[in-house]
This record gives sequence, structure tokens and C-alpha cells, in this order.
Amino acid sequence: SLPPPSTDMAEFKRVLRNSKNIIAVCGAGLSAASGIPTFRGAGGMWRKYKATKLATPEAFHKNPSLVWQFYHYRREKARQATPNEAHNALAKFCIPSIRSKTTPDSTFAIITQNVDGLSVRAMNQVWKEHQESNKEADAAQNGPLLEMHGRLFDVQCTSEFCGHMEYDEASPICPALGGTEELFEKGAVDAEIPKSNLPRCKKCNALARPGVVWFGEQPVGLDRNDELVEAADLCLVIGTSSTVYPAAMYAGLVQEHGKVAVFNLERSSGDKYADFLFLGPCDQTLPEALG
Ligand code: BJW
Ligand code: ZN
Repeated sequence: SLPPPSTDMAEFKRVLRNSKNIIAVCGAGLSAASGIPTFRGAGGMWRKYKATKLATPEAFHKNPSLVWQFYHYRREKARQATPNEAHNALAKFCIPSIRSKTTPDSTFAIITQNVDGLSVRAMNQVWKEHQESNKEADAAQNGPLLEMHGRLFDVQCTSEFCGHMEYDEASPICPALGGTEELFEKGAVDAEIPKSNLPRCKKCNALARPGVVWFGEQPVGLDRNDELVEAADLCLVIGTSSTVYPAAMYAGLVQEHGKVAVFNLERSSGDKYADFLFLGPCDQTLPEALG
């Protein structure tokens, strides 16, 4: 087995400086300081609710009302939140002129499992502040940011003949869901909304679903991720329990030919690949590491 991970920040910075292709694999802990609940661990949503009843295609088929209630609640949470210093540090690190001060000759890409859109918002903000073109940030899945589990504000048609996908930030997403987030927070009281009153496809009027990736479904941009992982010589693993595949295996793959640095509040299964381990809230550790 590997030697225990180093906690030496100065040594990490030397590795960072000499890295050529850097990737960050992010999870719910990245948004924790923004007040968005994580899934697992202390205060995690899967303590209160059952993942299999909310985040699977079968759950949606069985009770679209309850699943929509969950995602309506999550949309409201994300809307109220603002990016934190960890999002901002990553967003700044995407700007070549800023990154080159820390690591002169490198590429950088963020692979996030988060669906809350906070990294996009941080990038748009930072690019605006630095008065550089934000077309990279806009180029969503082809730019430096890849949201592999989809987006909370994407709404997707369930008809296989249509499949229309639309970005819709409306609050509430439909009148019947308005106010049900409070019921949900109190313990998943099922609002039992009839299908006809749930969000519908704007093109064909079929039932619509949240544009997120559920268990058993194919994550977004897998080919691009594989290329990034293959080319990476440094992988930052940030705020993820590293329990959900394929994201959970990226660090191990990079470790075969490069270095891995884990940023987490506590020990996680990502540690088994870690050359560096920085325990603590990532809105504190990450700005220091990348600055
Ligand atoms: C802090 C902090 C702070 C707190 N600072 N840190 C074996 C091998 C391979 C695959 C499988 C397998 N067995 C089963 C599978 C399949 C399955 C899977 O992985 N299951 C596991 C449970 C075992 N995977 C899938 O089904 C995936 N699809 C797939 O594999 O498709 C293959 C395919 C290929 C081709 C065609 C067809 C199919 C899809 C997975 C989808 C996951 N979906 C969810 C919901 C998304 C929508 C939504 O948001 O509701 O994604 S589940 C949930 O978990 C969500 C997250 O993105 C994901 C990961 O969670 P994350 O981000 O790690 O959060 P937490 O809460 O677990 O951890 C937070 C961490 O932060 C903790 O460690 C804290 O300590 C830390 N933290 N505060 C730093 N301030
Ligand atoms: Zn449709």
C-alpha cells in the first residue's frame, strides 16, 4: 500500500508549480460553505431521505410528485446560495493569466458532480471582474468546467420521441410546487401533486423531469473526462466522499501516472490514492493551496 499522505503545503505548491495538466474532481463539500446540504456524512440529506426513493429513474416513475418536490427544494436552496471562497479560488485558477503565477505552463479543468450551478456563477463573476472574455465559462461542457451529474435548472422532457431540454430558473418551476419546499424540509411530506400539474415539456407537453443524472444513468461528458484523466499529472479531489462512480475512480487513475491531493473536512475513501491530504473546510484550504 501507499505511504501515508503528506500534509506539507509547501511541498504541494512545488508539485503544483511543476504540473502540466491539472484537474479538479469536486463534490458536495465544495458547496457546503454556501449552505447547500451534502448527501452523506454529518447533516447529509441521505440521512434524512432515502436516495433510492429520490434519485433514481424508478423513484421518478413511481412518484414524480415527491421527486419533483425534492428537486424544487434543492432549486430553491441553490437559488438562495452564493459561491464561496473555494468556488472562487477554482474559478480564478481557470484564468490562464492568474494560474500562470502559481503554475507557469499548465492546463486546468474542473469536473464537478454538483448540480447547483455555483461553479458556473463563480466563473462568470470572476471572468467579469478580470475583464477577460467569459466565453470559456459560457462554453459549459466544452470549457474548463464540466458538470457531470447535470444541472438542477435544466428541465428535460421524458418522452423518448422528444427529449427536449431547457434551462429554466423559474421559481417555483410550476405553481403546484410553490411552497412545498417547506413541507419537504420538515420531513418529506408528500404533496401528491397530479402529473398534469407537474412541470411539462414546453415543446410536446409530456411530463418533464429534472435534468440531473440519477443512479444507473449515464453521466455527462464521460469521454471528455476520460481524456482529462488520462492526460492529468495532478488531480485535486475536493469535497467528495468518493463513493459514487465513475467520479470516485478518477483519482486512482491519475495516481497511476501523477499526483493526487485530497481536500476534505474529514477522512474519505479518496484518501487511499492521496499523495497529499488537506483536512479542513475547503473554502479555507483551497484558496491557500491555489493562491
Ligand atoms: C467537505 C466540507 C467542506 C463537507 N470542505 N469537504 C461499482 C462500480 C462502478 C459503478 C457502480 C458500482 N456500483 C454501482 C455503480 C453505479 C453507481 C454508483 O456509483 N453507485 C455507488 C453508490 C456505488 N453510479 C451510477 O449509477 C452513475 N452512473 C454510471 O455509472 O453510469 C454508467 C453508464 C455508462 C454508460 C451508459 C449508461 C450508464 C451515476 C451516478 C449519479 C449520482 N447521482 C447523484 C444525484 C445527482 C442529482 C442530485 O444532485 O440530486 O449525484 S447521487 C449524489 O452522490 C449526487 C452527487 O453528485 C454524488 C456524489 O456525492 P458527493 O458529491 O461525493 O457528496 P457526499 O455528500 O457523498 O460527500 C460530501 C463530502 O464533502 C464528504 O466527504 C464530506 O466530508 C465533505 N465535506 N463539508 C470540504 N466544508
Ligand atoms: Zn417533449
